[in-house]
Amino acid sequence: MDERGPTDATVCPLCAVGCHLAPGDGDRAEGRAGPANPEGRLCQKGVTAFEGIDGRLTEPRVREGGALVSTGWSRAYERVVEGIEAAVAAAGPDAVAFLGAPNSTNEENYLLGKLARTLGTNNVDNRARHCHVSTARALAERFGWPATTGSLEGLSDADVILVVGANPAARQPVAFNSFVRPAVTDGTTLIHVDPVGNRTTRLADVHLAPRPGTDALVLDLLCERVLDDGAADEAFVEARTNGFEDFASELGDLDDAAGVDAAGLDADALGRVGRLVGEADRVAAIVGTGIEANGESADDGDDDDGRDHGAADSLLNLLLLTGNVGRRGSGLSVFRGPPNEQGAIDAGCVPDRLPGHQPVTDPDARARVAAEWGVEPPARPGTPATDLLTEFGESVRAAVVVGENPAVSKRDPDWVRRRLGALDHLTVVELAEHETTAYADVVLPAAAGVEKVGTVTNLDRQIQRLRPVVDPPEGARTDFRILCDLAARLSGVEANFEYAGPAEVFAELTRVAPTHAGVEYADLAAGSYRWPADEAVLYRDRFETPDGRAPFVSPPTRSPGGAVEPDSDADARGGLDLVVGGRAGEADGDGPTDRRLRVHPTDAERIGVEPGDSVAVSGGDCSVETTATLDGSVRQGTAFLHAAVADPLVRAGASTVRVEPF
Ligand SMILES: Nc1nc2c(c(=O)[nH]1)N[C@H]1C(S)=C(S)[C@@H](COP(=O)(O)OP(=O)(O)OC[C@H]3O[C@@H](n4cnc5c(=O)[nH]c(N)nc54)[C@H](O)[C@@H]3O)O[C@H]1N2
Ligand SMILES: Nc1nc2c(c(=O)[nH]1)N[C@H]1C(S)=C(S)[C@@H](COP(=O)(O)OP(=O)(O)OC[C@H]3O[C@@H](n4cnc5c(=O)[nH]c(N)nc54)[C@H](O)[C@@H]3O)O[C@H]1N2
Ligand code: SF4
Ligand SMILES: [Mo]
Repeated sequence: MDERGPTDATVCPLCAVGCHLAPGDGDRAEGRAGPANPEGRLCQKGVTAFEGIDGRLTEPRVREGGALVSTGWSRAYERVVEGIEAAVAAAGPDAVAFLGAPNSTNEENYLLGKLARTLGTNNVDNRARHCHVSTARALAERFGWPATTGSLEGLSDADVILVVGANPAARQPVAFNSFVRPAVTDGTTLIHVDPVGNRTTRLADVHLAPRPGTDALVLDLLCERVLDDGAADEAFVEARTNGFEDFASELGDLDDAAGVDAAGLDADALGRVGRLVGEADRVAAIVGTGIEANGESADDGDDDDGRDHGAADSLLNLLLLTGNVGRRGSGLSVFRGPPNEQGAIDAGCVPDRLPGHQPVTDPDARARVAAEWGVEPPARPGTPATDLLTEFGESVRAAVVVGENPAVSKRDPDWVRRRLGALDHLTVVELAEHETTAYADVVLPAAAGVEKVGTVTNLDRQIQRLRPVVDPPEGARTDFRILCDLAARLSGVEANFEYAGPAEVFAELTRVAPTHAGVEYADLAAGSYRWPADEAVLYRDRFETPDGRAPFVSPPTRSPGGAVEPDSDADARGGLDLVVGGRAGEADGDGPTDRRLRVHPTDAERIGVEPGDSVAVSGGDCSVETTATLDGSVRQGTAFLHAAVADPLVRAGASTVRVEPF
């Protein structure tokens, strides 16, 4: 049990690092030492944690004659209940969708899942898990749990830190500055794999800039180098893994030269990285949203099971091959986004898993839940969030959205708005009105993270207590209370939803979720607790798989003939490979979003673009306008745009773009 951390602080509501903070001068937040910010640091975003929220909702609203009008709680609840009950009556419980809640607590996510499942549907999901969906899937399938395998503080023991498709220096700055930077200062080698340089690159010893979308191939080539150099950890492979022979033989078929060419890399640079990884005793990898992309959008709606993405699988192969799982300073860290993205998944706010990552298809797991709920959850997995939206107005007639803004956070806003508009009933539980509330039949005013109690789980599995360090506006209620109130009013929900508070729900969660077994809410008072069993390092002796071993999977980047998939050079196509960053949100860490096109000076000269020129960037049937800036850290042949600008191009399916000055 980690006892660090004060008791008058709460957890930052703005990202998954989970720094401790308290109200400071004016409306600024002040950092307090906590497990994720041991020096009490905050980032520039964190200090704004207490800034007022524009248009904060203070009373429920219901749609009357086309407009949202203020009303009392009982009338609002009645409308929600009518909406849900009508949908269930017409088409059964699967006609209702529940979307939440990476900004809500573990207990609130648990209650949302319990509400959906005791109503009779597994249609419960949270949007934010999609930013790391293929990594989470690979981890769960092959190691056991969709979570960071080690700890932030363990990074100090790494000899090599390999960051792939992420910019933690800007996106999770306190974790980066508290754990990665000191390690690097102490001699850890930082390798950054990203088609463009960013703030993280500034600290890196090596920047490997492959063509966008080729990460799986690059990582396969690294595995090949490690094998060729005789640097594989044979004892680990023998004792802890399955499928090595097939894996090695398929790697042997990889056409090295073609692969290096397709990835657009320098063979010597790749060889150097292969040696650094192979010779290091401990290698820790960090991934972000860039590894999900592989030239596609991470949010294109087609990647729910992530199976078409091989990069995370290739990275796990590399870690297994070099024996880099199960020891401090090794493993894979998933640098997640919103504050409780991990906890929402842990608590069962996903369509195919019950609390504690147990499959809904597992009869034992359902029985364990039924023993607590008195109602057995349905056995058939629900529909993932993006597909649920497709079903809005079709098989799904009503939806309850808790703390999400799908109208803008989904890839295609126009399409999403049409889908939201097609519902018979939409309830949105929110802090303020936004694009999604415009489609709501009922809007319920919620309390924010800094105003409530409960627990959240950060990006390295640390469960931490929230404390109400500011008062909610009069009229707002916690998601916790709202969900319990609704459950009590809904006919067809027979389970118990009467709780004295989050501590009781947390206790129930620990009885239902094996990952959380034995955690005492009271013990969380001063510090944090990593599930399972306060373990800083997962898989020390065995993987959480049926035989305790982790499988290699075959390199996904090869065509059946054994050659690397052909991919002509961007130059030959007369365009530039599009790289999209900032999918996580509008705001960059250190100021407003940079909306400029970033290109390499050599490309700029070829195209005839000067810094500051207005340019049209076109691809598919789409064109966006911005200004150009030259940046030697951008890979040649590549055009970098922030998601806020690139979204229309991504939607149009453009992976290569033309740049023209105008
Ligand atoms: N300040 C701030 N911090 C945030 C957020 C915010 O909105 N503002 N949002 C939070 C959220 S929700 C999330 S999910 C995280 C996201 O955190 P990150 O994933 O670290 O976010 P990005 O800055 O988009 O970094 C993605 C990187 O992937 C690279 N990339 C793009 N395509 C490829 C590719 O094919 N291969 C490789 N190797 N790299 C590629 C991009 O160039 C970019 O540098 O940030 C969180 N932190
Ligand atoms: N086009 C586009 N799509 C994207 C992204 C993008 O940048 N551009 N980013 C992607 C990424 S990485 C992510 S993580 C997702 C994020 O997608 P969403 O989860 O939809 O993220 P937000 O738009 O931040 O909406 C979160 C909402 O929760 C509310 N909220 C905060 N705290 C609470 C609370 O305690 N209770 C309740 N009830 N509400 C609360 C806030 O007011 C806010 O409206 O979007 C993804 N999709
Ligand atoms: S790094 Fe994340 S948790 Fe820490 S202060 Fe910044 S936004 Fe908050
Ligand atoms: Mo995210």
